[in-house]
Amino acid sequence: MQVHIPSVKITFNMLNFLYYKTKILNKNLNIKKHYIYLMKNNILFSKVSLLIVVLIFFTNSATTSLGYKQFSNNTIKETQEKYDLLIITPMVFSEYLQPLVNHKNKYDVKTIITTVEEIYTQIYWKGKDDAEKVKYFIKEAIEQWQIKYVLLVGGRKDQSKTETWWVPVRYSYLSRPYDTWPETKFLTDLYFADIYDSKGNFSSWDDNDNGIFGEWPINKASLDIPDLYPDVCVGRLPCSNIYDVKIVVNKIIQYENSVFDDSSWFKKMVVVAGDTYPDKTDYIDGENYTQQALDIMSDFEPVKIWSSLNNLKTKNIVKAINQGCGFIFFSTHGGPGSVSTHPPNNSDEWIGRFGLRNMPFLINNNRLPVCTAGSGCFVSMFNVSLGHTDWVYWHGIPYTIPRCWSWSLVRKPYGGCISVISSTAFSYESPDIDSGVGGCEWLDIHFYEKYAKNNITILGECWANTITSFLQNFTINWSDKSNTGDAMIAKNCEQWLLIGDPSLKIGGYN
Ligand SMILES: [Ca+2]
Ligand SMILES: [Ca+2]
Ligand SMILES: [Ca+2]
Repeated sequence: MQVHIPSVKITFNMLNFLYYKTKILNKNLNIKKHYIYLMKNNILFSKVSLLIVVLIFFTNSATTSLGYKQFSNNTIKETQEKYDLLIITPMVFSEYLQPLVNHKNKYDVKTIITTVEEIYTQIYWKGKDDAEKVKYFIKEAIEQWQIKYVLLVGGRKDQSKTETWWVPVRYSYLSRPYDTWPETKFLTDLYFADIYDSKGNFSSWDDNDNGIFGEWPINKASLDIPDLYPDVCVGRLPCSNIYDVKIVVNKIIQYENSVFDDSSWFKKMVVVAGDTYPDKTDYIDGENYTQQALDIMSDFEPVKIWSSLNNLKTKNIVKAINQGCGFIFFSTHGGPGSVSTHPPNNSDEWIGRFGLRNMPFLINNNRLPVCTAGSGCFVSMFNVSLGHTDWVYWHGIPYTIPRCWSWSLVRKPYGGCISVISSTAFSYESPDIDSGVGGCEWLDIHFYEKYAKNNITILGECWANTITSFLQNFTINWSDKSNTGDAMIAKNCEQWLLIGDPSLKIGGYN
């Protein structure tokens, strides 16, 4: 079977989009005085325009060079082979992932690529939608190939408002507002990891079979009761184009080929924290939580960027990453494009902002940290685009970004992070929850326990085991109708997403 990529049409659509976007920007400039002030006084306007042009170039370069390509026929029953890592990606990316397959096989992580086109057209007709087809395929791959890791390589196809995906996503419809802000759905990749329920049946996340997944309506008991326990380790690289794929494949290969375990830079752990809730709690939240992680990581040299030390400044975050660290833990507030927090006992002031605009200054090359930042709301909201600005604010004013904070760090050439685990939506610390437990900080802290105390050195296994421990510790009452009750606990683990390679050997192979 053959597929034709209509490159001319895509180019035309992208030009239309540029015209549309320019019109919108001009309109905004006429209407919003504050917006004009903002544009004049920072670099957003020029950045946005430049990014549109650059992204059009890369989006087109991803499609125009392709034309025709053959399916590789990875029909699952045809082989008796066993594999460790399954990479699911569109056909357009697959040849650029081949170096990663070769690399993984070299280290005895047996790896296979299956394209979404194969999954949709050749393998399974069952499944309510594309995401469920992919999930059924993962189930077969566990049973036939005994795979342990699934890497989803594919994010938004373009920068428009309407979402189209290279690899499908699942939205959970666990609907709870944060204070007065509604949030009816959010992205979850845990859906693709939780394959079986407690009885060993397919974990559909749609018990009432209405095509709405993880449904927990406001003021009601949950209609769907997902198992949530991961059965396979899942990570995603939400690449939009071939350029993205090449960057991240190269970063993973370089990282794993190195031996970091005894490097002085790797044995550092950077923590970035302030007083997340000056009014809600009488302790300095982020500093308390990051200290707990530092205590667990006792073999690592702590580098504290803390509000109480008066060094919580953007330049110090950039400097610490550039000097090299094996791990970095942000315990802050967040948005899709930046993180920031408060000084002690001062909820009016925001300090330590670190966002997309600071990332070009990261030149740490191959000294790439594993990052956790679960307390930062939306930082892994990988559905954002220049046309989709939900929850992207700067001083209360919406603006556009091409990709979210976490993915920007992982995709950053010549530096950034090797992986980020964080939240796709509003995330909730324990003081946000009626029972006072089950907060997202628990997930971040115990990730380090899996690595340092349980000696798990594979990234996705740390991720999956942390979620399993979380669920064993905090029982979820699925009948809870309240806004700030047990739904928060379920939401925290559904949205705690790994952007990175789940089979990554932390610290490299030696
Ligand atoms: Ca449902
Ligand atoms: Ca499960
Ligand atoms: Ca506090």
